[in-house]
Formats: sequence, C-alpha cells, structure tokens
Amino acid sequence: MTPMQTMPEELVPVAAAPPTVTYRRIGVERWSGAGGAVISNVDLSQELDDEVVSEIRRAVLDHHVVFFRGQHLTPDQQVRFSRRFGPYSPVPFVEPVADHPEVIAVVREAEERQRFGFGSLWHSDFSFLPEPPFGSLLYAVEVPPFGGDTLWANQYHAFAALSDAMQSMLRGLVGVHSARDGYAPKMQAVHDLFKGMKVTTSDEALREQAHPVVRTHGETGRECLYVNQQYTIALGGFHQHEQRPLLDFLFAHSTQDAFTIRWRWSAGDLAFWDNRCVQHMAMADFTGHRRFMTRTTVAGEAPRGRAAD
Ligand SMILES: O=C(O)CCC(=O)C(=O)O
Repeated sequence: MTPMQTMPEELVPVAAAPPTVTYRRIGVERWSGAGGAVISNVDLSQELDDEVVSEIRRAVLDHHVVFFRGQHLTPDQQVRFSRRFGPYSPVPFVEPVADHPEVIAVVREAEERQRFGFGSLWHSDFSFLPEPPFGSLLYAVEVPPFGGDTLWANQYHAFAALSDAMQSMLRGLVGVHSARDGYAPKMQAVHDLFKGMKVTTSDEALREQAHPVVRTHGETGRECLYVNQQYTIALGGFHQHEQRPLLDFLFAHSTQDAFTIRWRWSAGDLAFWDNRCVQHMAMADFTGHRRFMTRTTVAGEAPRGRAAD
C-alpha cells in the first residue's frame, strides 16, 4: 500500500470555530501589526481532530497568515493537513513533485543568478482562475543562511485605508486577471532559469478572467481589495490611459509597508495563508544558496463583490 492510499479520498473540510472562540487546543500569538500569528501546540505530521482544525481555520480567518515552527513533514503529511481545509486546487503550469500530484516544489538552486525568483512579484495565487484557491501552505525544507523571506500584504487594511469616495468607486469595478505575464509562451525562457522547477508555459495563460476589485470575503463577510501586480492586467470599462494610473496607484497602495507581514524562514516552518485577503511575494536575495520549499494549495470559490451578497 502506498502512503497516498492510507489517506481517505475525500476529507470533509472542517468549518472555522466561531469568531468568539477562546483557543483551547492551540496557542495563537500575534506576529505583526498588519496580521499573522504563530501557532503552537500542534504537530502537523499527526492526524488532527476536528476541534484543532476548526481552531486553526479560525486563526487563519482572524490573522490571514499563520505560521507553525519546528515541523517534520513528508509531502503526504502536508497533503493530509491541507485537505482538512478543503479539496486540492490544481496548480496550472507548474509540474508537481514526482509521485505527489498535489504538491509543487518552490526551489531556487544555489547557482541561480537571476535577480527575481518564483513568486517575486506581489500576487494572490492564481487570481486568473475562475475559482482561485483559498489557501496556500508553504513548508520550508531547506532555507538559505540569510534572505529568502516571504512578505504578505493585508488587503482588508488596504481597502479600509481608502477614502469613502475611492471605496465607493472601486466597489463598482471589475478587474481583469490573466496569467499572460507569468505563464504565456513568451515567459518560457525566464522559467527555464529556475533550475529546480519545471514550468510549462502555454497559450492557456492568455485567457482573461473578471473578478470584483473589492471582494467580500466568503467566510468573514469583510471587504478587501482584490487586485495584484502579477495578474491584474486591466480594469473593465476604462480607457487605457485612465486605468494605468489607477492600477499603479492600487498596486502601490495595497502593498505599502504598513500593511505587510514578513517571515524569516527556518527549516521546518510552515506558513498557511488565505489568498482571498492577502497578497504575497518572495524575496530572491540569497544568491549562492539553495532554498527548497514544498507547497500545497486548497480550493476556493469564485470571488464575489458586495452587490452579489
Ligand atoms: O517562495 C515563497 O516564499 C513564495 C512562493 C510563492 O509566491 C507561491 O508559492 O505562490
């Protein structure tokens, strides 16, 4: 029997504990002013009971990205933990790890010299899909002695910081998302520089997907900005010369320092973030050293704006 066969085919995702929860089974310590929390008292390699999972889901909703330290996970154990939060979300363009179709490796080899890396522009994972993933779980197997941090930007805060006039205007807008600047064939030569990853670009990346610029989070009911520099290519209904400054403003505004959460990785850390309300980006500032992470991805729903509530 292979390890994959020891897992149930379908695990029913566990709902979040109510917002009033007093954490009983896990420790939750806030990490930075803009969000993030470090979770303790959990061994992710073990089968977790529903109460622990519902508390973790609550912590993700409350803090947007949560961190676990000192874990020892096999790819199968990472998959099993991810599935407690929802079904696997297929990862387009990136070849999964051999024998682990639900896991991708995010790797930068020591000899790579390019100034950018996988995920080094601000983005929300696969926002070009009709139903972008809710969660991404990144586990650090091997980390460089310096650098290689990941940053997240809190999009609830980004929206809340805007004027009423700007919020009202944005609520009516549609963002056009596409993978064209990441995964269209013109980008193949760039991906070929990533020695430890196999990315296959295709014309599929030219597809465009509309999503509300202001998203109402499906579980918290709170509004957040939902545009990102990597995948939002246009705003519906605007002339080019009108939308460019607005997009540039939104990209700069939404990722300003005050909204960010930054994590310095140690081997054995796992970060779990909610793509519905944060953007993230990876630093590629550790040339000469290897960084090896494994990632699993949890399915999400079609983003909705306030009008559809
Ligand atoms: O490597 C990282 O820190 C983040 C990679 C990334 O952007 C992603 O997995 O979507």
